[in-house]
Amino acid sequence: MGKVKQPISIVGVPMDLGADRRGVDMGPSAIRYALVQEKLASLGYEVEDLGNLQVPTLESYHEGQQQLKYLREICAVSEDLARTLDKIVERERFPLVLGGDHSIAIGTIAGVARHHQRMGLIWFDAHGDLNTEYTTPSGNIHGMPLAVGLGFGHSDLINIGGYTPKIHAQNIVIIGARQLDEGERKLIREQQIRVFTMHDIDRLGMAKVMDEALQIVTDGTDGVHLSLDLDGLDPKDAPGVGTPVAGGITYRESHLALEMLSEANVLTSAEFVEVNPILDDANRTAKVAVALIGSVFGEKVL
Ligand code: HAR
Ligand code: MN
Ligand code: MN
Ligand code: MN
Repeated sequence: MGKVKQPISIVGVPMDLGADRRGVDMGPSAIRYALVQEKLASLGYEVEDLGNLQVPTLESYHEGQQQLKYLREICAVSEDLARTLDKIVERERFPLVLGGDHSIAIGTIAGVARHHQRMGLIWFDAHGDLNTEYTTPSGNIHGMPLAVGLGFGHSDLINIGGYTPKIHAQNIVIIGARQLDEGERKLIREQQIRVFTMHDIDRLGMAKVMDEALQIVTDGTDGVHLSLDLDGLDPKDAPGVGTPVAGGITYRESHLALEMLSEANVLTSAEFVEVNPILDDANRTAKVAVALIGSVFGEKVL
């Protein structure tokens, strides 16, 4: 209370090439239409909206390599996003990125991690996003960004921003996982990444999960990024996503998690991804995203 709030810069990335599916490119508009800027302003923040980055239209490109669809285009957007975030951080503002499919995390992380000696990362997702071109079942790059951040994957992807790796397994948590591919399980074991699966959330409860998660992402770090894939939530609460998986995090659990994150006061950047208004029920998922953003930025009942 009374404390100066860091001004926020919003960037939209209407990316769908990483999911090879239309609709998720409209995510930034849907979240704006759900009044994200108004929400943040009502919480006392100074907010600027930098608009959307340019993303090539899916129909105008050939897919290219089967195991890395739209690699070239995704690299170009990632570099642009990394540069954009770099400038926001240099202006001492908090970057809030609106997706777009989860491949945008490659550029987001490249732009922010360079400003930290060591950055913690909370990956809120039904999926691990730990595939490489050798393990991917789909060729879709949105299934790869966490691996890329760790330095695994195609050299063009891991070297976005001109450095690799961006993050370290010891300071990463995945929360909400319930659909992992075999190659992802292998990488999790080898890298000893802490994954809080739905089983763990059921057993421990979200409060305990977040206590542990916050320990891990703050241990020796000087910044924490939140990468929140709306499909981490249960499809009943967030139906407008491209790859829904049953049995997810509830509306209340997700709010508790982000309220605890807000109270810890450690977050330095955030992104909300995979909102697909075409598959949604009257923009419900974007509204959930805005409610969650409220919690991240300190909204309280009392
Ligand atoms: N693991 C699958 C793949 O690599 C599906 C992952 C994509 N879905 C996402 N990412 N929304 O979180 O293709
Ligand atoms: Mn810089
Ligand atoms: Mn994801
Ligand atoms: Mn996902």
